[in-house]
Amino acid sequence: MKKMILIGNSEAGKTTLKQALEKRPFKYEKTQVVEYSDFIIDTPGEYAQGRRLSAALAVYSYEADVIGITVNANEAFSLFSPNIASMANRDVIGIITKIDDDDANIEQAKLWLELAGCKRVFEISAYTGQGVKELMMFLKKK
Ligand SMILES: Nc1nc2c(ncn2[C@@H]2O[C@H](COP(=O)(O)OP(=O)(O)OP(=O)(O)O)[C@@H](O)[C@H]2O)c(=O)[nH]1
Ligand SMILES: [Mg+2]
Repeated sequence: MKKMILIGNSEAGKTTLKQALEKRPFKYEKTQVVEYSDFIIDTPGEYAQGRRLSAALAVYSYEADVIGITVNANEAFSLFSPNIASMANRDVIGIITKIDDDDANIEQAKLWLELAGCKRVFEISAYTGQGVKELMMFLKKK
């Protein structure tokens, strides 16, 4: 099983996705610190949003096999600049969250993640379960 670090803005749905992947009931828990579980490293959105803390994410990513950067489908902007994936020495995948949202613009989020350099982009709704299985299969594959 690959270990994945989840990086993205606050409220993107990272922790909820983690709960969906772990088949646990949804419970809102604001991520306050970097949290480790079996195969997920969950990070607070503020780490990705601030210049100083984002540097720490590079160090945490060394403990993962794959980096999952998240953009919620109803977001008006992306934190991830073009080709930012080349900064990492791990595979970087894109995860579009909240695709069930009424204001979802999946194509826009996909474009941002592809421009960021993601090898693969997963489209996911933790609420409906869409795409969760595909991501799980990717993580399980050696
Ligand atoms: N519509 C919709 N809402 C979701 C989905 N996943 C999460 N949310 C909601 O989005 C809000 C934020 O979810 P979190 O999982 O806590 O977000 P986070 O990225 O972990 O946020 P931080 O811990 O602050 O970094 C919560 O109110 C969730 O219920 C989804 O698939 N669809
Ligand atoms: Mg969280």
